[in-house]
Amino acid sequence: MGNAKSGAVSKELLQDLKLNTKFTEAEIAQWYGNFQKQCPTGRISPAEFEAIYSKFFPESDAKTYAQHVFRSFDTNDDGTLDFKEYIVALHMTSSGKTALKLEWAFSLFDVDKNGYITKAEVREICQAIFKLIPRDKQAELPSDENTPEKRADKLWSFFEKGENERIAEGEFIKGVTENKDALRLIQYEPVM
Ligand SMILES: [Ca+2]
Ligand SMILES: [Ca+2]
Repeated sequence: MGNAKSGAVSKELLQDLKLNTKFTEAEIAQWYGNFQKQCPTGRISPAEFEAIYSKFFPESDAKTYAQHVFRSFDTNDDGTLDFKEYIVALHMTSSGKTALKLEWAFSLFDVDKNGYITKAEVREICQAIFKLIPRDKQAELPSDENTPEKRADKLWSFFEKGENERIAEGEFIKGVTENKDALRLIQYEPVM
């Protein structure tokens, strides 16, 4: 038992994570070490999560977006992210597989977690995404995308739904897969 580093993750959790993510045992053990260092309580609070996001978006307001991302990762709804939720989050967002990322994008837009996206939810997430865009970049946006409302209207129109209809997960994934503009509008990635 000379190596205490890998003894930290329980066998059960390790098996579960190996089965449900692309990560190897060694990688999970390493992530666990990092996680414990940064987060001695074993849980990430919404405020800690917002602080991490703010570092990635120094020129804009990432708070609202971070809150939505946090909600989408907090699968057991207990208001904190544990190691398992953290690893699954890493797995989904860093995956090369578009389908997995789009599944996650759906959960981001499904604010009330009822399995459908409404126009109000699209508006809410478009607001949060818009705040991620630095002000000088906002000014350069095309005229039909330069407010959160316009972006929500444009995105919604791609799904060919009435104002009071809703989008199921399959429809959402199909829609953004088939339409480059829709795929672009559901995210904002800063140019690093
Ligand atoms: Ca949780
Ligand atoms: Ca919903």
